[in-house]
Amino acid sequence: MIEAGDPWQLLMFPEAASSISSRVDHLFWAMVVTCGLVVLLVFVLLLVFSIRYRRGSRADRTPSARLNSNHWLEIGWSVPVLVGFLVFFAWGAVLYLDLYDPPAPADGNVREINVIAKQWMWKFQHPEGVREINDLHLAVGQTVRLRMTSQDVIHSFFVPAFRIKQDVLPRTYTELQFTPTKVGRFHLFCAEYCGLQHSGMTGEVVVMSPPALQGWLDRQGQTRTPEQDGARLFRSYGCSGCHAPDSSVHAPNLAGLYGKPVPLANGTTVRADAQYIRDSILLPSKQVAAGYPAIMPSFQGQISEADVLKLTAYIQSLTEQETDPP
Ligand code: HEC
Ligand SMILES: [Cu+2]
Repeated sequence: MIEAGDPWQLLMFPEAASSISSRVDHLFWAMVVTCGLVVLLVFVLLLVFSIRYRRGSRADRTPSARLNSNHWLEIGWSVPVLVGFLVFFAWGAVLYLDLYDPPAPADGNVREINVIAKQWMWKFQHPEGVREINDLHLAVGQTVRLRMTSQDVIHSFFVPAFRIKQDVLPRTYTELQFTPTKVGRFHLFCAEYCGLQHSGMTGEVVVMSPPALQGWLDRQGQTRTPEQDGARLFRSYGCSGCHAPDSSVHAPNLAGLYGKPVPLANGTTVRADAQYIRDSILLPSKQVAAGYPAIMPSFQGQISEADVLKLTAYIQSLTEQETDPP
């Protein structure tokens, strides 16, 4: 959303509408200005020297022994320049980590949204269960975390006004965390060529005030949350036959599993994140939990990405005490 009279518009720069946008812009402009000054210096010297040492000028051309092998001069100009440019490395690294390995927000309140990309659309599911395609409604000031995967090829989630971009990969979850800071409608693009209608794989992020978002969610009608759907699927796919606490099969109890370290049969340990749960369902032989027989069947080709996300939401919602599916 670019307003008339916005100075960025003249520069064809997207508006800054997330908590990281202006930080990215500051780094960008600092680099442009610094590199611009270097270019200016080089061109001024080029001009001065080509006038001073033009053919036929009387400038002194005898080689200077004092300048020719002066190590301190060499070190004195190259080390500060190196350090100066390494500042950009450090600055960029801090920003990168804040974007791609973000700390939890101070109030611990993150809205988790599931994203499935496919040729050629974006499918979103809100924690309340509301689904939308290509449009994503969010609340201003509310931190969001997207858990993203692709049903087919590689896509890339790109919202220029938020200065965020992340590849969306098949068989793998990628995440993005950000906080919108302005109410408005912002372009969403796929930034990875993904087939014939790639250029049409666009949408809009609609940022509203928190009460407006609540109203919008309410108007979408009754829905089941991903956890509720997941609980239902957990029974219909037969997971509960083995994983229910009263089952006669020796299978791990999944309550409290999420986020915990899991010792594996091969002696290593992994953290039970969404990727681990996805792989446990679709590629059970990849990582077998220690102390259990590798009898879990693969559900590859039987459970869609959307259902895997719901099962994961359900397993994520299970706490240590609450073991029975509701
Ligand atoms: C035939 C019995 C059986 C069925 C059906 C089954 N599982 Fe499993 N599952 C196991 C066993 C045994 C293990 C432990 C060995 C392993 O990791 O493969 C396991 C491991 C897991 C793990 C990793 C647990 C841990 O503690 O590391 C998850 C997550 C999981 N199953 C989820 C599911 C889901 C979701 C379904 C339904 C789609 C399902 N399972 C269906 C037997 C089963
Ligand atoms: Cu795409």
